[in-house]
Amino acid sequence: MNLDSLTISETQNDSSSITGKSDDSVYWSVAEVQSLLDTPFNDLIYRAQSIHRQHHDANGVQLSTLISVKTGGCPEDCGYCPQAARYHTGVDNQDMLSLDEVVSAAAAAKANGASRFCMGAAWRGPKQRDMDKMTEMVRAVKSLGMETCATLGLLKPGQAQQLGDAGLDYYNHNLDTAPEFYEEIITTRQYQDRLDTLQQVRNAGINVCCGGIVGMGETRLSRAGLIAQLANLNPYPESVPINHLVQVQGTPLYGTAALDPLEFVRTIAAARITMPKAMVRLSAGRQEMSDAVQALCFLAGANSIFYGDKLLTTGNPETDRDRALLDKLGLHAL
Ligand code: SAM
Ligand code: DTB
Ligand code: SF4
Repeated sequence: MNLDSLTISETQNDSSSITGKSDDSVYWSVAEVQSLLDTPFNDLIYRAQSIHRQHHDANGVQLSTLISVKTGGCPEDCGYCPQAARYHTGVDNQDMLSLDEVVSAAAAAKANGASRFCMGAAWRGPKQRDMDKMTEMVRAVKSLGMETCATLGLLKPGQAQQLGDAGLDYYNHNLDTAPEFYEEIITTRQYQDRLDTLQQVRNAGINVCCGGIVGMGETRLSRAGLIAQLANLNPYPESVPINHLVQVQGTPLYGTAALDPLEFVRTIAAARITMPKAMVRLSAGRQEMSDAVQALCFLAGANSIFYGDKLLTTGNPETDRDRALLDKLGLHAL
C-alpha cells in the first residue's frame, strides 16, 4: 500500500464533515473503506443516511424488473452462477425469447410500477446475430417509455455503441468481488476484461451499472476491496447493485458459510458513503432477507431494488410482499 497516498486521501476525509467526502472524483483506498466497514454500526449508518439525504429523496426507491432473455448453457465458470453449463443446477436452458415475449413482459413490469427493464443473457458475450435481436428489443422496450438496461457479458469493440444507438440507457456488468479474491470465483475471464467492457460502455455514453456479490466466503477486507474498486472507477457507476449470494445447489459456492446480515448492511452503507450520487441497489438475495434487514439496508442508503417475482433464474420477493414492505416503511417508487 502507498502510505503517502493514504495520508493525502485520509486528510481529504478528515477535512470533510460527518457527511463525508462530496467530491465525486475522490480516491478511496482499500484501507479507508475497510475503516468505514470497521466503524461502530450506529456511526456508520448515521453517516451513510446523512450522505443519502444530501443527494437523494430520503424515501424514494427506484424499481427495476429483470428478465432473462437467454437462459442457461453459459460457457463461463462463475462459481456462484446457476446458468453455467458446467454445473448441474437444474436450470432449463432456453433459447432467446421472442421480441413479443420481451415486450409483453416489459409492459407488465411497467404496469406494476417498474421504471427500468433489465434484460439479461447467459453469454460470455453477445455474437453479432444476438446483437441484432438485442438492439430490436432495446428499441421496443424504450418505446414503451421505460428505461432500458442490458447485461450480456463482455462487449467487443463497437457493440456498446450499437446498444447505445438503439436507446440503451444502462449496461450492467459487475466486478463481482475484489481483485485478489476474484480468481477463486471465476477463471474463464479476467478482472481486466471486465474493466475493459466497462470502459467501452462509458465511451459509448451509456450509464454504467456495476456492483458485486457479497456472501461468497470473502473477508471484510475483500468487501472493502470491491467497494474501493467501484468507487475509484472514474466516474463511479451511476447504478451499483449489491447482491447477496443466492446459494444454488450444484454451484461450487453452494454451502458457503452464511454471512452475518449486518455485514451486508455495512457493505451497503460503504457503497453509499463512497458513491454518494449513485443509485445503490439492494439486489439478489432479498427473498432470504427479513423485512428488518431490508429496512436497515434502506436506512444505510439503498434506494433501488429488483422488483418482480423472479431475478434471472431464482426467486425474488412477490410484488405484493414488496408493495407491503414499501408501504410499511413509507417508501414510494421513484
Ligand atoms: N452473463 C452475463 C455476465 O455474467 O456478465 C450477464 C448475466 S450475469 C447472471 C449478471 C450478474 O448476476 C453476475 O455478474 C453476478 O453478479 C450476478 N449473479 C449471478 N448469479 C448470482 C447468484 N447466485 N447470486 C447473486 N448474484 C448472482
Ligand atoms: C445484478 O447485479 N444482479 C442481477 C442483475 N444484475 C442481472 C442478477 C442476479 C442473479 C441472481 C441469480 C439468478 O436469478 O440466476
Ligand atoms: Fe455465464 Fe454470466 Fe453466469 Fe458467469 S454470471 S456463468 S457469464 S451467465
